[in-house]
Amino acid sequence: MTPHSKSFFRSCFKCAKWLFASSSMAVLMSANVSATLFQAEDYNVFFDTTPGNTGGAYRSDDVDVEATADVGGGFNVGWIDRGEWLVYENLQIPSAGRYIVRVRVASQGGARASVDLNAGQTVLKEFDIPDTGGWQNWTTISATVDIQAGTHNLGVYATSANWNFNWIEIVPEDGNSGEPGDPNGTHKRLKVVNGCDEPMWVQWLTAPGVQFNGPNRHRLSSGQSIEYDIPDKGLPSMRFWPGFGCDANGHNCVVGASGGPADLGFTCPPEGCAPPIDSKFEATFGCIPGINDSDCAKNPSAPDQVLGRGDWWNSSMVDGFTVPVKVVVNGHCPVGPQPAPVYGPGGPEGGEIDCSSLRVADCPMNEDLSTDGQFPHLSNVDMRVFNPSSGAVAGCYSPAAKLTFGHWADGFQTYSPPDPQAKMYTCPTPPISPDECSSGPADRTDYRNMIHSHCETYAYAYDDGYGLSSCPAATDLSYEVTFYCPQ
Ligand SMILES: [Ca+2]
Ligand SMILES: [Ca+2]
Ligand SMILES: [Ca+2]
Repeated sequence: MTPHSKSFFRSCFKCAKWLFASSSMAVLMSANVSATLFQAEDYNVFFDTTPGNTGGAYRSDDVDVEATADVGGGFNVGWIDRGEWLVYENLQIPSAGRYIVRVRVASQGGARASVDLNAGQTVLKEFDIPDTGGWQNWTTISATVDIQAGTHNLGVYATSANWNFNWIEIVPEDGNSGEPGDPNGTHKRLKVVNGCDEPMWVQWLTAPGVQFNGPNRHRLSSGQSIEYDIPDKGLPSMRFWPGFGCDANGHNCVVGASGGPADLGFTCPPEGCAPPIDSKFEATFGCIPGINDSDCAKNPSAPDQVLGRGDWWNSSMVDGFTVPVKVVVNGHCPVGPQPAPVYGPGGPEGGEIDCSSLRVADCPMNEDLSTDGQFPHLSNVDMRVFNPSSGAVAGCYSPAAKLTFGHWADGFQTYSPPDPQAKMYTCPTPPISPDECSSGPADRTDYRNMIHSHCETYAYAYDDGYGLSSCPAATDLSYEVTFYCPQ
């Protein structure tokens, strides 16, 4: 969401509450709710766009309520239209601090909602509601927010239609961020969604010697998702990426056939494996609080050490990209440097990296990779990846990848990363310092500018967008990664 649309939303939101103040549709009900968990259907004040209760259950004003199939039963609010809102009075906050807002939702196709205090005076969080695959397929979305002490009215505003709402909960962050980890336990800490209208196959790689039990080359129909059981003790160096146009076994993909080790079942198509330029989600999942250090998973890059308490992840475009991608962090992941024991740069602004508008069609076709004129034969380079068998465009190289990846190179001469033709784009350190890299030609490429016009993620090794993020590992901290159609 752009800053402009955000301010527009805020003022519009206040309009809705103004509308309430003068509307005969507003009805005040007596408060009959707990201090922290509010059932959606136990609202005190509402604005609904249709006369009567379309669901016919529980209450008989204009809010549309039905029996819910969610765990715990009861009712949910449904038939939610854009602009409708519900208010829950008497939210008691004994002391100012960080609280976790959890909202129980279902959506067919995805939606947006906003949670606020006191008629929009404070917008706590604007939530993206994922496509849960059905009106009664429930999920909990959450965010960590700051709330001042006092008695507040909690508002839930429908930024869009297309979702159902069961309950909302406000809990103090301390001691309530998930359950303690179990050395043998797992939690669903990663969800991958097929945001394309054709099938997608989710592929993954581990670090050598690391076991992971999830299905690989797993087919997802349009809109479907898969949640991975990630060990509470941590899981190092995972890479997840999509394939499209694959065969029934998830092999020979048109897009995403970049391969992997044979012992993980990977093969290459007859034309050879694609260059590993995939849009991707890479993560080392940290060890959950409550597990003793000695029980945490080993760090494969430092075998005498165990994984720390932070999740480290990226969705960088340093090697290129194949499809649009969006990563949403659900749970507490503050922006900015993280104190021990998490460490690292913290999470992205707004809890997401949204490269959903990225297009291979925008891949530079006349890129200057000449290192400021030193290598004139590289001054006009087509960065698109062509499948050598079909001739179809299958992705976009980054400058570093174009200069060094030999797969499907089709006569284009490639180099080693430290070679003079490549080093100012690949930036191996040493000899290229981070400052030399980010003040050099890598920061001026069409590719870098194109990536940054869509999303804040790394386009080269020392880019100043978001590269690596770090979040406190927790049982209720998860990532939702959506890959969209190749386009
Ligand atoms: Ca209604
Ligand atoms: Ca309604
Ligand atoms: Ca309910």
